[in-house]
Amino acid sequence: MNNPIIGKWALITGATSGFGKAIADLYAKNGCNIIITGRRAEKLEAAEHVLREKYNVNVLSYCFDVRDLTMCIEMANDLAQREIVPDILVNNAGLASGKDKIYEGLIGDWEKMIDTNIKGLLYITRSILPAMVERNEGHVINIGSTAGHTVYPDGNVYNATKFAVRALNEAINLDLVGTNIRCCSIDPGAAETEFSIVRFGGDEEKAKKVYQGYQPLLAENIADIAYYVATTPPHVNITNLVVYPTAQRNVYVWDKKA
Ligand code: NDP
Ligand code: 8X3
Repeated sequence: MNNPIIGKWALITGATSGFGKAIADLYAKNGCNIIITGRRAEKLEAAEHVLREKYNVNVLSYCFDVRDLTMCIEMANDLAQREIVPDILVNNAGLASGKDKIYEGLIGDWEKMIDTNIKGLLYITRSILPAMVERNEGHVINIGSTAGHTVYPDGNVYNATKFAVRALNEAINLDLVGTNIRCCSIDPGAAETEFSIVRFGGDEEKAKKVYQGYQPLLAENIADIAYYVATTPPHVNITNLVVYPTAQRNVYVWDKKA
């Protein structure tokens, strides 16, 4: 095995399902030590066990909500005590909650999305990035969305959070000029994960319909991209990578068979 992430440490938030889980798996498969986070303890423990057994890499897991600043700082402090500075930070934890007209949307849904997708990403970045800057080495990969490029009906607050992620990704890049640290946002279109099940409050039938009549992206496709981004030579900084399923050309133009 010979690749640039072998023996490095990658911190991936939201690795109990979907993109985060697939990225952790592919990075570990390529010899990278892994730090995973998420709120669902059982899934996190299972993922930790599988990664360690399957790939024989070091794995740490931290079960917490990224909306909790104290827990983000505690994780960073624990890593510092272990003398671990993540080489790669994948800011992936996020969600959509609801899909409603803005005059009917639930305030609780809005707060969940804003607090997780924007503030959670900021809390984690603020907790981890200083050590990377001090070492003058690292790679931040933010998971944005095509929802951060074009607003769609009833997407309102979710769109706004992903526009914010795009702005923050750009801001992080600018503020890191003069360092060796790179920063990229990967912005996917429709991908079949637990995303829509979460968005529709556990309604699996409704979620399934989002992906009917075409081949959506899969979590593994995003993992391949996250691996590619992380393994480019140090002088190459991919700052934004947009990916749609072939059947979806933008938010409005689709080739759906059913
Ligand atoms: P999943 O629902 O499958 O995964 C989301 C992950 O985020 C889970 O591991 C979940 O873990 C974690 N998470 C959510 N909220 C929190 C929180 N408050 N604290 C800690 N962890 C949290 O969806 P995806 O894999 O699809 O989503 C990953 C990212 O990709 C999100 O940022 C999403 O917005 C983005 N995205 C998704 C697309 C899609 O079509 N699927 C397209 C474009 C972007 P747990 O529940 O255990 O806490
Ligand atoms: C998820 C993709 O198009 O459902 O970010 O908003 S979309």
